[in-house]
Amino acid sequence: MYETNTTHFDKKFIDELSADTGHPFINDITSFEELMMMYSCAIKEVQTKLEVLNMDFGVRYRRNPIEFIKTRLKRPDSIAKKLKQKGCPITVSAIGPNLNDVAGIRVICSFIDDIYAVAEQLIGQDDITLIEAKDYISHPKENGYRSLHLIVQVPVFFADYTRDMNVEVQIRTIAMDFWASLDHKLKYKHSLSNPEEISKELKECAESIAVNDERMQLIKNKIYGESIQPKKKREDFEGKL
Ligand code: 0O2
Repeated sequence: MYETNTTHFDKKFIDELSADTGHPFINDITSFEELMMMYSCAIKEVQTKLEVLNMDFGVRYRRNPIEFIKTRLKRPDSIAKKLKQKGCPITVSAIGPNLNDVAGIRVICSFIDDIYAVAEQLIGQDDITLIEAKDYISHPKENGYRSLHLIVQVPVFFADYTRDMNVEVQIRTIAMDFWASLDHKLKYKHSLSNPEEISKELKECAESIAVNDERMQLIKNKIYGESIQPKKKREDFEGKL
């Protein structure tokens, strides 16, 4: 689960997992702990970059494009499940090469153009490498899901080595996030008698949210005017994907 303003890695969490003999990486718990620490540091690096961008935008344009940031480290059972789904061995050394979303950051913006502006500024930084981008805003998923997904790689400097770490960044509006939270609940409610009906209703909601996000963007443009828009527009970003 993504959480707001939390420290996602702590020793107590790992100790509790170590005590659990059902832990999928119990045979290699020390390496697992080290890897999770590394992902946690990668989250901090990228989160700080996003916070810096938000402050800079705030000074330049007199408003903040990012409303809030949520972060999460994928739980061991979810990591094991995803490795299994991909047909990979459930080992610590299989995690890095096969999973891109162990470290996750969700960035919630007010307006659609802010999503692309934040993404553009982030991937434009010298020490960030864009590994993959999926634009589910221009190309929504069949169920109505909208969000911009980036896999970025960032170097993290540890005591005696440097490691390039992958981080998944999901950027979406408040309304898209609200929708995705409810949709996520549907995924785990297996006891519903009418899941198709709910999916249909959710999809309709996703469409009206998209219309309203566009309208809110236009209203914002009228209030702030072109002179204080971020330079990068949606179209500029799309050309690079
Ligand atoms: P969690 O717990 O949220 O992390 P890949 O990672 O590339 O192998 P995939 O599915 O192709 O797998 O990646 P994609 O499409 O980029 O989506 C991965 C994540 O996006 C999901 O993570 C969700 O967080 C979110 N997501 C994608 N589609 C939907 C959707 O239809 N509804 C909602 N609510 N969220 C979605 P996980 O691993 O499913 O879980």
